[in-house]
Amino acid sequence: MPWKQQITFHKMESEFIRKDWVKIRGVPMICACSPNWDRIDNFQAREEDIIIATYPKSGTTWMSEIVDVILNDGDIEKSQRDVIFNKVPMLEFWVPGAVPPGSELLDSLPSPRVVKTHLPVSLFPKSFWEKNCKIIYVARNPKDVAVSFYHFDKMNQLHPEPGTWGGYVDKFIQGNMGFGPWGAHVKEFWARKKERNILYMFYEDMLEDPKREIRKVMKYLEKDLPEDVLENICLHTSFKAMKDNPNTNYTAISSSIMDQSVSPFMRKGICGDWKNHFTVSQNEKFDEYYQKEISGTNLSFRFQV
Ligand code: PPS
Repeated sequence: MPWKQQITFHKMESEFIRKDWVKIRGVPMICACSPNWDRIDNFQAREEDIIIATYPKSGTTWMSEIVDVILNDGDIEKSQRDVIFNKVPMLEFWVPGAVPPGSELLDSLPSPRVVKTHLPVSLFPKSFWEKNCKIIYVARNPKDVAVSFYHFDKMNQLHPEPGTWGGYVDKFIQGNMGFGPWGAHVKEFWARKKERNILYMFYEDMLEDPKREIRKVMKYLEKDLPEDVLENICLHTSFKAMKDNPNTNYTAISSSIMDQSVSPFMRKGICGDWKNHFTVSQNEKFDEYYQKEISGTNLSFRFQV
C-alpha cells in the first residue's frame, strides 16, 4: 500500500479547512477534492471494477466492508489487512499536499478493485459505463441521511460548517449540499437500473435483515459462500463490530480532519434517529419535499424499520 499511516494534517493544507463547497459542473464538491477534475473525467476503469456508489451517509462504509470480505471469501483476517479507505478508495477524494488522489491510489491496486464514490450520474467517469463495471448503489431515507450528514459536517473539517439544524434542513431541501441534491442522486441511479445491471440496495433493508441483503450482494458478485461464512460476515460487519474496528471506524484519520470527539464516524447506525432532530414543522416541510421528489417514480423509502 502506498500509504497506510495515520493521515495527519499539516499547516500547508489548512487552506482546505472549513472551505465552502466548490462547484464542479454545478455540483457542490469538497474544496480539497475539486482541483484537476480531469483526473476523474479521464479515470480508466477496468472491466473487473466494482463500484460502490452512494449519496453521502447512506451506508457506503458498511457496503464497502461487506464487499471486501465477500471478495476475500469471508476471510476476516484478510479483510483486516488495511483500513477501509485504502482497501476501497474514494475515487474523487484528494487533499493536495496531504492525501494522494483516490484515482492514483486506485491506479496502483490490482484487480478486482472496489471503488467508493459519491459522484452523481452527471459526474460519473464515462469509463465506468464503457467498461460495464458492476455497480452497487446504496440508498437511505433522506431524513436519516440529513441527520447523519449534519453530524458529519460538524466533525469533518474539510466540509463547510453546517450551521444550525433548522438552516440545514432548508439547505437539504434546496439541494444545496455536498455532492448535490439527494433526490436527483437516488433517482438518476434508479433510472439507470432499467438499462444497466445495477444492484440497488437500501440501508433500511440491510438493517432489517443483513443476512438476506448480504446474500443479494454475494449473488451479484457471483460468490457462493457457505452459510457459516455468511453468518461470520454478518457479525464482522455489524454496527458494533465496525464501530470497534480501527480499520473501519476512521480513527486512523487525524482528528485535525475528522474530529470524532464532536461526533463519531460510526455514530448511531440506526433508522429513525431523525425523530430526535426534526421539529413537527420541519418534518411537515420535509415530507412535502420528499413526496415531490419521489413522485413519478416507483422509488420509496422507509423511515422506520
Ligand atoms: S460516508 O462518509 O458518506 O462514506 O458515510 P457512509 O459510510 O455512507 O455512512 C455513514 C453512516 O452509516 C452508518 N454505518 C452503519 N450502520 C449500520 N451498520 C453498520 N455496520 C454501519 N457502518 C456505518 C454510520 O453510523 C453512519 O450513520 P449515522 O446515522 O450517522 O450513524
